[in-house]
Amino acid sequence: MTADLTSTILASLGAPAGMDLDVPEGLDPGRVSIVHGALVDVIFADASGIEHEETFPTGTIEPHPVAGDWVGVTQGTIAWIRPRSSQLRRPETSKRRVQILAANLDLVLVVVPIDRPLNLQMLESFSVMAWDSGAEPVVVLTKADGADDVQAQATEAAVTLPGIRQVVTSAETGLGLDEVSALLGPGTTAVMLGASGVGKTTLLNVLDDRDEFVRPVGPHGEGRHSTTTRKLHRLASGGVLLDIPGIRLLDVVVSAQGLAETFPDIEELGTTCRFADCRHRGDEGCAVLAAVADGSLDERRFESWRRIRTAMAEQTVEPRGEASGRSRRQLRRRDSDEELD
Ligand SMILES: Nc1nc2c(ncn2[C@@H]2O[C@H](COP(=O)(O)OP(=O)(O)O)[C@@H](O)[C@H]2O)c(=O)[nH]1
Ligand SMILES: [Mg+2]
Ligand SMILES: [Zn+2]
Repeated sequence: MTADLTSTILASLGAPAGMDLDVPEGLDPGRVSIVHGALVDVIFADASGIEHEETFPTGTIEPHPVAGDWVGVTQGTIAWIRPRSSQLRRPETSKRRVQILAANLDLVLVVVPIDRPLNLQMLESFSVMAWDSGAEPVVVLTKADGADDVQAQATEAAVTLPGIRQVVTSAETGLGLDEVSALLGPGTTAVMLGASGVGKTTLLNVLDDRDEFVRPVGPHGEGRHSTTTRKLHRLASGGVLLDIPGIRLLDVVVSAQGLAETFPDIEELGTTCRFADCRHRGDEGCAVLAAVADGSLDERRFESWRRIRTAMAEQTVEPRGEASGRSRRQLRRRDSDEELD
């Protein structure tokens, strides 16, 4: 296969322009669309962008394949997994280990409706999880048509998650949908995080490229798959959106990285505490508690930070490791990229 052909094919599956897949000689390149139990659906595309999907056993390959992985397959097995650029994690029920939900993401859309009071805790928790992944979080406020005061809620969300891109949308009036599309251009892979009923499926339906079709596989055209199993959605805007299981608030992996990115103001204040290892729990000379006391740091915000910080101590998950982030913030904060005790 020529390099040009390979890159055309990969682009249709969400590869950034110029990405070198480096798939080993003799393997067919594809992308995992979803993992169900011990089975892995891999999506392939031919030069004209027509896709097909095949199912493979998970096998013994390490790490376990997840949605979004770039893989090389041969003779019915997944033989190679490309090192991940980012990975979205959540704790397993035991909380001793993490489960990887999706890999190689560029954006994590934190979807929150504003036809009711903002759920700040949800915004913060999903932000922590999004930053932990190494991808960039984007807040998508939905149902603006049902909001009492769009501007006030947008401002509240922006204050809660400072420095994070935000789009106000309504599937009803079309507000903001072009803006979301523009973020999901060719070479972009995204997932959506949000509670049930917030408008994720509605948003996907607006963005999904309805003209595509799935070609049956096999020498006699016997289709092993239909569109109903396909969970790597190619969007009209050129990007792809991966389906992930619904996430509950409790399911959020907490890392020092995600916490610091979500609460940059508290992080910043903490650098001026008298003791470098100040835990902001009543230690002498604590600048964070002083800011709460004089009202310059919102008490709710501090309590939220403390709650998440406590959850982090209970989780004992491994550091994010090799899946390094690519955002400016993460690069800037690289020296604080470690788990707390
Ligand atoms: N008024 C209004 N309703 C919406 C909007 N987006 C979604 N909904 C409705 O909210 C409900 C839940 O949406 P859905 O997309 O299924 O949420 P999901 O559970 O996050 O996938 C449905 O009844 C949608 O029609 C919107 O922008 N405005
Ligand atoms: Mg849904
Ligand atoms: Zn302190």
